[in-house]
Amino acid sequence: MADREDIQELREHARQIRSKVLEMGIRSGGGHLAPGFSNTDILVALYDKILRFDPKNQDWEDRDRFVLSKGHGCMPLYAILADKCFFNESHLDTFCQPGSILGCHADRNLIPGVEVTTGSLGLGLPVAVGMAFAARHYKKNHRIYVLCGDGECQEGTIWESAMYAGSNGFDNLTVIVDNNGYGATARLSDTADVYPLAEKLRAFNFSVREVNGHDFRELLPALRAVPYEKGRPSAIVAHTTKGKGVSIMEEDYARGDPRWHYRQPKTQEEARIARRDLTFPLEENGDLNEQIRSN
Ligand SMILES: Cc1ncc(C[n+]2csc(CCOP(=O)(O)OP(=O)(O)O)c2C)c(N)n1
Ligand SMILES: [Mg+2]
Repeated sequence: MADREDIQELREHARQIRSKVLEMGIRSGGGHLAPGFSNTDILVALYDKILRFDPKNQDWEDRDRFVLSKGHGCMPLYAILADKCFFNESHLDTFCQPGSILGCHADRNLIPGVEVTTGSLGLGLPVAVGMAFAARHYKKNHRIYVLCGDGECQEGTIWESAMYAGSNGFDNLTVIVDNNGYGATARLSDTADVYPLAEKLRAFNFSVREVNGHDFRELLPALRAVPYEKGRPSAIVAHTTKGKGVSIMEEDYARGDPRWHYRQPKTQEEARIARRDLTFPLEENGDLNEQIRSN
């Protein structure tokens, strides 16, 4: 069980990561900020508390593998990898600029710590399932974690690979779905409806839990408890909010406006509000801090 100190530390770390992502977006005028804010807490929980890795020995065979299948959610991953000393933090200043190692999607050939090049949706999970197959075949104990978007789950390759993982009982695999209700330009329930995800994954032989994907008190125990059942892959459906932590983004999504998918704060006022919001950590359940609301 995570103690209170752990939770506070994680919340503060997530706040710092979101702030760095915001500055990367404002400076470059590029990048998927709102999708990144949706998955920031999941990445912080994984890299701070769950994954086994060694930045000094990046090819360590027994490291856990993390695959960011929703490759456009890479901005917080970059900030975390810099934080963990996979590469120098100064690279963050070059995000999305010509010649930078840090493009708008993560490239394993350029970026230390990135396991799989992603960005074309639906490809990370199949590769992760291959990693789970290989780990079992070679009798390795490391685990494979993969983060998918809920919109990404509209891709056929997600279900083909889930079927394979489920029918082979890869219990070294954990799939986390960032369930924010939106794809790039629409509410998913208004398109080819991908829900209910938990039931669908159960039908593919996954053992599934649902959590608030911004509340470390729920996220950490769910991540620590895998595999939930021997002989079954685990899945966590993490309920999230696109643009989490920045009021103007959260408010637009709450009323059905998806404009922030690939949009950065453009005006001085938008930048001021976003910076102000990220001055305070989110509340324990992931909501915006009351101190900000009353400002
Ligand atoms: C194969 C493929 N088709 C379309 C796109 C364009 N695209 C980028 S992000 C996105 C929406 C993804 O939604 P979701 O997985 O829910 O991620 P979110 O931004 O909500 O976190 C789309 C359609 C893509 N990158 N790859
Ligand atoms: Mg989504």
